[in-house]
Amino acid sequence: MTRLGRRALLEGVVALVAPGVLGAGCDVDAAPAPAGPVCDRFAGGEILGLVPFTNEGGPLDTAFGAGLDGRLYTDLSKLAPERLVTPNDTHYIRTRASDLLDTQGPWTIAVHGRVRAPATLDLGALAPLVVPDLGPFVMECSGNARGASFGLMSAALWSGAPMKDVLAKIDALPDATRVLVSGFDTYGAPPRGSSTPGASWIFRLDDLAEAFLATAMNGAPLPLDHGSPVRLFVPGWYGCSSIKWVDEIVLVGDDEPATSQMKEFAQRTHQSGVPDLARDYRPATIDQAAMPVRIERWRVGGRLVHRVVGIMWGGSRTTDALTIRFAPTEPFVPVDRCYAQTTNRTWTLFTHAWTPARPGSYAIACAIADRSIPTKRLDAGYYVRTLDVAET
Ligand SMILES: Nc1nc2c(c(=O)[nH]1)N[C@H]1C(S)=C(S)[C@@H](COP(=O)(O)O)O[C@H]1N2
Ligand SMILES: [Mo]
Repeated sequence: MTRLGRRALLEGVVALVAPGVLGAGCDVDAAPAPAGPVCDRFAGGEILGLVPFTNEGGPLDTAFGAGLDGRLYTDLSKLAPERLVTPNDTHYIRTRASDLLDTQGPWTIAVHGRVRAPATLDLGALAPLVVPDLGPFVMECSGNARGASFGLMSAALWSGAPMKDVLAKIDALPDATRVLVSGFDTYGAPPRGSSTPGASWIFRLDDLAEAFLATAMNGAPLPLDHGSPVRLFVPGWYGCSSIKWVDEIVLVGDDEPATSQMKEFAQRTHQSGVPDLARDYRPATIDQAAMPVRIERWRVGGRLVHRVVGIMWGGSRTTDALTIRFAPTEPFVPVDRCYAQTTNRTWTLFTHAWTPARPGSYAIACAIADRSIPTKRLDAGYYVRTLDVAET
């Protein structure tokens, strides 16, 4: 047993082989199974433990640090069909609430710029616009990396006021083509790390079609570290645009300079260079991506078999073209895909049976066998995870 103890396996992992998920008649050597939760090649088998990924970092599921240095990396190895929503206390955090944040007085959002009259939005004005169950959305930090075991990514059930409804309340001038959303981002002490203070992002009006001002997360009031009392959430975009502690909405024009936040994250959001003007930034969208999150060792019918459990996320249309390989010299093969992707809003699990030929080090990579789907980060090898197999 590594990483997860026996208890965690019983509570979480074994749920993957709960009766409803089991299908009949799939054996380990069978051809790739049809999509949908019908096939389980591990029926009747016994789980022996997990194989950890190598060269990755932590700690996981525990918040640490303060302000701009504050982080929580979510332990993705615990994902299972009925555990696809990250609880609030283990949802990833990038930047913890400032010691200077005033949570006592009434919270207001200043609305100004290219508007007929500046205004102030308070939480009372947002309340009637709030949709309680917008659904599950995955969020990923553009700086999500191996050193954090790729744990700067989580999925939650969100409640909030759709930005299109908020913007409809604002009397904008005809030359207001973009929206700057800004959040409280001043800290008592300078950050130790490389993060810089100042959190605002500029969007084209169309970019915000699905965005919302979130006021609750997983049915609970927004936690302080996640932007209480109100934060922006931009589905499908990297987290750096989902401004927390929103206190300003400014209507701007086509000549607006990029913000310090946009410049700080230009490389991580795959811009060409660091453009000076907001209009020269591409949408900070997350391309379709996929990676393993847990490698299980099983004994099935007297044979040792590995089971890869992974997630696919990002992208703007669903695909069933997910493929996997275990060494750069191998061809990509279709994953067994016991759970089909039905949405890009949140992540989707996949599973794959694997019998490594010999003990040794393996590098697991995923790819999408559909050239019409952008997969820039995935194809750059960003999400390749390595492991040492001791016994086959
Ligand atoms: N005010 C403010 N908003 C912010 C940030 C910040 O540092 N300050 N970090 C951004 C980044 S880089 C990410 S990835 C997300 C993380 O949101 P979370 O901590 O709720 O997961 O918040 C974004 N919003
Ligand atoms: Mo981020």
